[in-house]
Amino acid sequence: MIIKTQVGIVGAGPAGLLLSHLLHRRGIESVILESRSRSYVEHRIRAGVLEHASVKLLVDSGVGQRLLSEGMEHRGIQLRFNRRRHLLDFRALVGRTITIYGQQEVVKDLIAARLQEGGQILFEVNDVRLEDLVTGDPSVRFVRDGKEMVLRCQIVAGCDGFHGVCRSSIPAGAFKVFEREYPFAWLGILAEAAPASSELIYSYDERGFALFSMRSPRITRLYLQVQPDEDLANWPDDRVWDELQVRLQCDDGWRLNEGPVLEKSLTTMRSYVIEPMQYGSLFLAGDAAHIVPPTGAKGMNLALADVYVLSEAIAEYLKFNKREGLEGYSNRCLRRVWRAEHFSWWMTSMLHRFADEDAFQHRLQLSQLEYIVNSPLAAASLAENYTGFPLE
Ligand code: RFL
Ligand code: PHB
Repeated sequence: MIIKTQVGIVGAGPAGLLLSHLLHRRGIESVILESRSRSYVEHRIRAGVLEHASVKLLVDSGVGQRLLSEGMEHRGIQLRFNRRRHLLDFRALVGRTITIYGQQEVVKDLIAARLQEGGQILFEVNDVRLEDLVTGDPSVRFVRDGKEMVLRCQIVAGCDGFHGVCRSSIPAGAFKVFEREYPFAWLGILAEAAPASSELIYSYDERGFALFSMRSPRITRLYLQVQPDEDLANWPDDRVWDELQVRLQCDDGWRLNEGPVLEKSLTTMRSYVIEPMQYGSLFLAGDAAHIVPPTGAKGMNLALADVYVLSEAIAEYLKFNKREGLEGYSNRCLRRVWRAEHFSWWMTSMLHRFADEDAFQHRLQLSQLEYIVNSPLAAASLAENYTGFPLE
């Protein structure tokens, strides 16, 4: 069976869904192909921090209602080291804030909006293959309910995340990869416990990094730096809580609230960028093109920023036959991507314990942290990057 549309989108994560929504608002049709079920993508626990510009983009495009009522606006974050807390007040430093709102909530809002407006999302498709990417007449083949299907379109958007198939459809030699792996992973838990702090806490401790975050007034989200090959079986809930209490402790006696653990997972840490983010009629966006370690809270925000640029470029091409936007897409996105790559690498390097770390390295990290909490100029640089740059 053949389906025709203007833009074929692979992946119903934040990138694919927002792209389809923004295109619809510009009068352009698309179809999304997603390998997982609707329920799976709506319950996948991932990011939680929305930059200032991401909130504005979602609100301005009409999908910000629940975000505005349930999202938790934060004026800053805490840095902890040497058992002391230091508030970085982003609003005072750079006049911008961030909002805590789970990625799966963004995904739910976008799916609801797409379906309500007659958008097509085909869930649980298999064996997605891209064809004829350089002929100007691309297609996407896939299997649905055991039947072979073809999606014919003018543009293919590869929004299928880091482990998707779109990036690997580009022939070797047509791209360059820049990457870095880190010698640790994050163990994350979601717990039914009231957040014990009103700000996120990034803690640099002798025993490793810990992060305190939240999802709602009843749900706490926490992360611990662990070995890259760590086995979750070694981390029963009691051990996780004990380690979190130690790494997040503070001289003023602050303690975490504990509660039932609802989810536990491991995340590897990697930086990765492919250049260019385009091949023929295929345009990559979000994690399909680049990933960052989560320490800077940038991944979802980059995904949203990419498709903002892409939706504008596709609309100019399909409506007015102007190709400049599409031709400049990769370069335009990569400027923001590399800023986020640097910031995420820098936050990661400053806040984690490295296995081969010597005393010199440790002193440098402490000195950098001291500098940030004592110099308004250094703090403003962190705040500017963390809250994010405006969308051009
Ligand atoms: P996604 O969300 O991975 O969506 C890709 C979709 O494509 C589907 N798919 C396919 N569909 C069809 N055919 C195939 N062959 C397919 N292969 C895959 C997948 O099922 C999926 O639905 O990519 P997208 O849209 O680019 O979004 C990127 C974000 O998900 C990611 O960058 C963030 O989650 C990263 N991240 C964070 N980002 C932030 O901005 N702020 C944060 O606070 C933050 N914290 C985090 C994070 C990521 C984490 N993990 C688990 C990696 C914290 C963690 C722990
Ligand atoms: C989260 O709430 O999941 C979160 C917050 C900040 C980060 C990473 C993840 O840097």
